Amino acid sequence: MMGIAARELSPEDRAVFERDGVVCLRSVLTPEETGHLRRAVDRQIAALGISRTGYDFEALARQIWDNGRAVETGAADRFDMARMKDMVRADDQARPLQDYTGDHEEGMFFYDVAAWKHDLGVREVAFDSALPEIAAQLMQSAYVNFWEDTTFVKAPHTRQKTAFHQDLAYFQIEGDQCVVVWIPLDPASLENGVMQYVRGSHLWGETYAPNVFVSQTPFASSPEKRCPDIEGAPDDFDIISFDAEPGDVIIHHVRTVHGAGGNPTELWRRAVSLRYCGDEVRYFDRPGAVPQVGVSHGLKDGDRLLAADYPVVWPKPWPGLRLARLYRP
Ligand SMILES: O=C(O)CCC(=O)C(=O)O
Repeated sequence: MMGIAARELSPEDRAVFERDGVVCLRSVLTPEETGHLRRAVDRQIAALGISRTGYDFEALARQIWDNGRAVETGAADRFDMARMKDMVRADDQARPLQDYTGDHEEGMFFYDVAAWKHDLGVREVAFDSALPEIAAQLMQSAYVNFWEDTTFVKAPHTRQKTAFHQDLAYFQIEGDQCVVVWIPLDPASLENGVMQYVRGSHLWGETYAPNVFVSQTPFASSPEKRCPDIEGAPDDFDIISFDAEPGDVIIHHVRTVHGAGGNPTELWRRAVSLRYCGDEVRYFDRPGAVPQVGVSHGLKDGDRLLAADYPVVWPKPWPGLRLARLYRP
């Protein structure tokens, strides 16, 4: 049972996603829904330094390339940044990935996760917007589990690019039925760091090791191979991007290689990324995957994602049911 179709995708949208590994859908979220996300992101940014999960990767990148400076992360303890710094500095292919922004003050590449656990507005978008049903259609899945949300913000004058990477090996999952929904909360274009995708890379048949976002350096704990040096030879790859407005969403396949520029402009580039899994996905305690925040399940490798940490957000038990308020953190 698929419930009421809130947004029926066209055969063209589905074909583009299958061919390119990414599709841009216009006017999917309402102003109220993007407002929920914007407020949540602004709260996350305000908590930088005292939150355990928020980081400024721009500041971290400066510390990585400056051996004399200690790695400062305030209260954030999700990553062992001193170890990451050692890892990057030991990587002879590593180099700063930065766009020059003139003589301005440095910007901020803000990163945070798991707002859905404590923020009703984020849950309303993740669970009760048109997105779960769209994810079901793109993944051709009867059921959809919500995996997590991640926030990526580039403040004005942010030098740091997002190193090209593939998402699969960041997640504790096995299987291809997973999509990532990138949601711009400000107008986004190549000028201020909209996401870029290597068209068709989801069909390369490769799994790449996660990298540390500010460098192509792969996590040492991952057995997977290093992602190709896309930044070093952009003309060798078919890189596409979409100018997007708040309300639009850009959805990529979990194997699509993607990255982003810095933000040399005066404009903010706030974005939230929501991840959904289909019914063929299995739990896999993948070596090198980034530990999730606040999960309490006891899933073992090969299990379906049947746990409160991964709510089933599609189909709805009955049409029009709102799930966000039913979740008890
Ligand atoms: O917004 C960015 O700079 C990176 C986002 C990203 O990598 C993702 O959503 O998977």
